[in-house]
Amino acid sequence: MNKTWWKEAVVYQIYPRSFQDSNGDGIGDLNGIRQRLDYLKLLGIDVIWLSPICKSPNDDNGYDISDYQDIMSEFGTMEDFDHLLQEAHERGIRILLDLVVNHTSDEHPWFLESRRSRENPYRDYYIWREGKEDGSCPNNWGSCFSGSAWEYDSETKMYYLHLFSKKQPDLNWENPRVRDEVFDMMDWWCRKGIDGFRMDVISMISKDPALPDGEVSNGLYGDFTPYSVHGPKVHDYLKEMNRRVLSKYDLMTVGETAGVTIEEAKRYAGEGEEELNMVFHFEHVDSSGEFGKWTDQKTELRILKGILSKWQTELENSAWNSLYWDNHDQPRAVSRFGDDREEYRELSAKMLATCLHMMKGTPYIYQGEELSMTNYPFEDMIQFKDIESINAYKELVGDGHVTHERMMDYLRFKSRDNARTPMQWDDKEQAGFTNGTPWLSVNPNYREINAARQIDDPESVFSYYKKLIALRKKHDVIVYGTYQLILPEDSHIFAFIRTLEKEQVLVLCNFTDQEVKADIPEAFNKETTECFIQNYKDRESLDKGILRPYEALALYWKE
Ligand code: TEU
Ligand code: CA
Repeated sequence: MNKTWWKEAVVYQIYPRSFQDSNGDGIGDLNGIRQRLDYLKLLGIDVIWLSPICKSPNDDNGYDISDYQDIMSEFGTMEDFDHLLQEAHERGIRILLDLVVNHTSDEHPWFLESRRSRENPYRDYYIWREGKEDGSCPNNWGSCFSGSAWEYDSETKMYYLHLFSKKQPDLNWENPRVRDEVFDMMDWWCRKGIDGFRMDVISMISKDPALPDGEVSNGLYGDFTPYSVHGPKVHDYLKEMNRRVLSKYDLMTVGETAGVTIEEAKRYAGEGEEELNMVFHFEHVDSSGEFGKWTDQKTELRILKGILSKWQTELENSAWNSLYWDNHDQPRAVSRFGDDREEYRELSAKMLATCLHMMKGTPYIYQGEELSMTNYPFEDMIQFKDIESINAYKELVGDGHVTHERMMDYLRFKSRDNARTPMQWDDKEQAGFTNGTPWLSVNPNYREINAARQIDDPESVFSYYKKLIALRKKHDVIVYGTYQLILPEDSHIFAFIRTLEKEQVLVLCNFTDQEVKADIPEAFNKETTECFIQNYKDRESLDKGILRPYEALALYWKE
């Protein structure tokens, strides 16, 4: 068992724009994060993943970078960053940066040069193509943010590729100069003392040079994923990145690999592959409808536990899992996988936390998840700021594919803005996030759901997360034990066992608001169990062979 700090760590994701404003402009910033480091220390997390903090016009809230070696003006200065890094390290907290190198902003100097002329030395930093004979786009690919993945540039009469917004032109990783620039920039940040990277859509950096048309599924655009996800040279590029940068430092690296399969994950994150430490897969969050991600349907439990169990068992002894319910791109966990009705919100949030944190892998907590923050009650399109949501509404409702009412249901359930409302610190004006006007409205339930109300309450969701994090530090069986799903056919209970030599943990989670029978295999009905954690005050239920609504327990014993 090769013990490793990033396998034993719990990561906390901060979306800086919405975490803490320190200067009253309504936008979160680095000094605001520094003010909250003691909160994170109290929670017990080990690593912070900062969503992008570099200079950006914020077309996609920082995932469109115009200077990789300077801090976004709204977030502060490089001196503020150095101060934050130093104070985090003083508390034993490491910091990962969000590496966004599949694309830059169209305001990056490289792109400003590249678009000036076909002969410009920066031309091949990006992916330019002539249109088809009839002048239409080079192929039928659709952007993740609606519309075509190509934008025509009248200056040089060619199209450039953008798998995301037209202000996010894709970098051409085939060009060794692009790789040199990226690796030099990464090395510069590592020499400043950062502790690793979360790598944005890193599975997309290698494209099939033929850029062929994709299959058209919903009558809108062709699917680019077969030709631009896990492309022909993606592993060559990551091995080169590891050799030239990552291997020189004690880093944690996690790849955001949309569309990744188990087999591909073993290549990106396999022990000995010399690429990354782990990857995020999206199988459990990629619920979809007729038009991509847009649905308001929850995932049925047997499907959900089948997916998560597959990743637990099939990466065993070959790669390391990342564990998450939500992030800045996903709806709030308790609204999507739990039950945010007031009577069940805290119970189901603790149940979800038990389920995730007792699995094998590195757990990620998204800001506010530890408070059971919920989706936002959106009523009008004017309330949205997320380019993905706004563009999807324009395309799907504007072109008559989906009714306004239906699209509002989809957005209320899955818009990324659900996760981006300001962190709820207390019950004061704007939830203590800002003393100005927040860039995105604070959830009206902030008076009931906020940190001040929870940090000293031993029964709060915050205190429950603290216990789970402390348990992980205390017991190797939680970090390194093997995983075995039990009751696979049960459509209410997600139950599994972790085993490490003579130690075992039985985890039972009722994902419903029903009281259900719990057929626990005789072998595990042992009297000598110690209850690691439970979200009810007692475990009488087990004596009756039932689980109460959203009941969760983790029972431990040692042979
Ligand atoms: O997201 C990549 C990605 O796959 C998105 O399409 C995401 O899955 C989708 O938005 C979910 O609805 C990364 C970042 O996490 C995201 O915030 C950025 O917008 C995107 O890349 C472009 O940088
Ligand atoms: Ca601010």
